[in-house]
Amino acid sequence: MNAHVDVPAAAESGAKATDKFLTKKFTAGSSPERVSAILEDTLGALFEVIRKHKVTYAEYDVLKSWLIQVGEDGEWPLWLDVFIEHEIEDVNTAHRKGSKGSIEGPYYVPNAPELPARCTMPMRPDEKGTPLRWTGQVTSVDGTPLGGATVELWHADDDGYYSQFAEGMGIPEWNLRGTIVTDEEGRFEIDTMQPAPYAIPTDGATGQMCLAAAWSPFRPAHLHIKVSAPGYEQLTAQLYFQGGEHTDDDIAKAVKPELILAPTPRADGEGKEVDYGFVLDPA
Ligand code: MBD
Ligand code: FE
Repeated sequence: MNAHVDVPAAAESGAKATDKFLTKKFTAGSSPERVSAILEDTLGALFEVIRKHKVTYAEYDVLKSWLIQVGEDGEWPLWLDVFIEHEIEDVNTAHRKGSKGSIEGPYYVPNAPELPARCTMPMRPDEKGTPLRWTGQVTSVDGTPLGGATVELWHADDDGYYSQFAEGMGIPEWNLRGTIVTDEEGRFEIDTMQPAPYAIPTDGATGQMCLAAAWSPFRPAHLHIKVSAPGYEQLTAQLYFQGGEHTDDDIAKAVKPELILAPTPRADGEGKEVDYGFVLDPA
């Protein structure tokens, strides 16, 4: 158990991400030839590392026990999304002419409550943090406004915790999660609370690996989005904050310059505001 009541245990958030992931349908159906080619190259790359660094038997044992521990902590979705997903994302969106995307990460939950184009995100009456009013428009690459598009938005709270992945913290189920439907001009106006940077829990195998390598376990503060419209490629992205901590040393290497917001103080003094929209590629 964790010594501090205000820190959710890694085994809880990690295992929850594993449970959520396993509800997904698996559809790759890759041919034996393709599976063989990918495996051969993966093992070949690993053999190069072993030779280059003359990896010892003692280190091989550490690797084995650590791999077992990642599974026992339920942290494979966390580990893979932090260290691998950015390359998968980049390769699979390289053809796009519209908005840049970024990784989904382990804390997406489908079917968040639907909200109108002008809305306030579900949040606690005393939700901490700096209020953020985010306006934007969803269009296609040819400039057509996409009315009725959905912007799924999910993000951490001012303490860096995600609803449904921080057991025992008393966070309501759909806190800071919603599915916003754009108006007929493809526009939206969302009131939310700026999130805090996220730290990988240090009591699980992923955090232990960071500690062993003396790597910072932080991700910069970010908003997660998935934008969908019939006939268009779904856009998964994250938005960051200019001048925020860790935008230059994201452990998940998921920051792109196009994804950095620069909110300004609101005229009414009620927090900040920013305008940022999305351009979708036809499917
Ligand atoms: C996160 O919040 C996240 O977005 C990713 C990619 C990995 C770990 C935590
Ligand atoms: Fe995240």
